[in-house]
Amino acid sequence: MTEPSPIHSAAPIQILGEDGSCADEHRGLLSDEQVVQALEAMVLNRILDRRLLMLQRQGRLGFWMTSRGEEATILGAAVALEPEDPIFLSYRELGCLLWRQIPLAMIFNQLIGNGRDVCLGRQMPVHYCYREWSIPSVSAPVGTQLPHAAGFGYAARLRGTGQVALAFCGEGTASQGDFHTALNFAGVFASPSIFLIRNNGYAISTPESVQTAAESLAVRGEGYGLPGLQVDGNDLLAVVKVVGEAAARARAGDGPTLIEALTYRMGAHSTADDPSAYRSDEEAEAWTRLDPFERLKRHGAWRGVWNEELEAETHARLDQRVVSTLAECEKIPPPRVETLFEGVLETVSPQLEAQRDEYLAMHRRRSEGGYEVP
Ligand SMILES: Cc1ncc(C[n+]2csc(CCOP(=O)(O)OP(=O)(O)O)c2C)c(N)n1
Repeated sequence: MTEPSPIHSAAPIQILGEDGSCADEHRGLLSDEQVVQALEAMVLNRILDRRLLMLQRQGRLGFWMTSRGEEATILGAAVALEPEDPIFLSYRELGCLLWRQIPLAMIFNQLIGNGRDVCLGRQMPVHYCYREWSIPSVSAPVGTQLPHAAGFGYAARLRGTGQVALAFCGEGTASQGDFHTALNFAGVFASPSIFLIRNNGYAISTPESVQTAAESLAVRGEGYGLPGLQVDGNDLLAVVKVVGEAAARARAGDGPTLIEALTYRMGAHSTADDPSAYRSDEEAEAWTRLDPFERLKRHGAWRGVWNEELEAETHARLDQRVVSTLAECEKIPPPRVETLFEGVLETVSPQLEAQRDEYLAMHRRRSEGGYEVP
């Protein structure tokens, strides 16, 4: 057993040493096999970030959001939870999908919005939804996932399912009213839930310094009557430890936890952003020294389970898989136009039927080349 983390922490909890080592008591947080799995997931995450960004620039994908630099926070949470614990994503948490082994094709089908996308192209790229893997649908208005998690946790408590709901949000989103609604509800009803703030420094161009006048976001926990702690979000083992302990507390009936993970968004906010307009190269450069992938690689080497050769072999194998799967998914046609009118209402009203028929007739004329858009 490792020492439990404090309930409130003023300084971020950290485990990995600069040389990749950790104290003996923390070694068991992850098995050697899990360290290798996490490294493979990070390799894949970086391949996807690079390739999907290129795809967007080539006009083959509408939108992409990278998670480079935040992988330890994102993966660590998924590693620490049980597969049936729902993770309410914000949008930047590709790593959770990779840890839960959601097939790459299902991820690409969502991004492309093709006919095999479970949401039939009705959501923006990165607004994932995978019920079978306990990933509820991402909602575009930021913060809505927080009350969803508080409510899910409460329902799980009433039903006695033993599940814990985790919601991610950015530090900018923590300024939304939904943050208060969720934490207050979760605290009062001892909802087995975890609120994990990825404090990556920026909400698009707005720096974290203007999000709160308090010394941290973690201290807010106290006002809601729940533990609030800070963790080094680029230290995978530390994230696994604090999320694991929060999940154990929640399952034991001791209610929710607020966690603030300190990390950095190494890339742009999204493919519609240029960070050079609002932050210096020196700042971004300083954070590369704390790169979570490099730190985990050093830890893998320290354990003797990872080296450059293995990384190169893993990279080549996964890159090939990404390229071939993408090629297959790009061949899948878009959803049938009829699906626009399906799957929402159980009974279709006569008015909607008329609109559907009119639309389909127009669509037919158009595809036959005989229809001019007025
Ligand atoms: C209610 C709402 N307001 C504004 C937006 C536009 N928007 C999308 S992401 C974002 C920034 C969120 O920043 P943060 O919570 O820090 O998360 P990060 O993107 O850094 O991961 C904004 C303002 C939105 N989607 N929803």
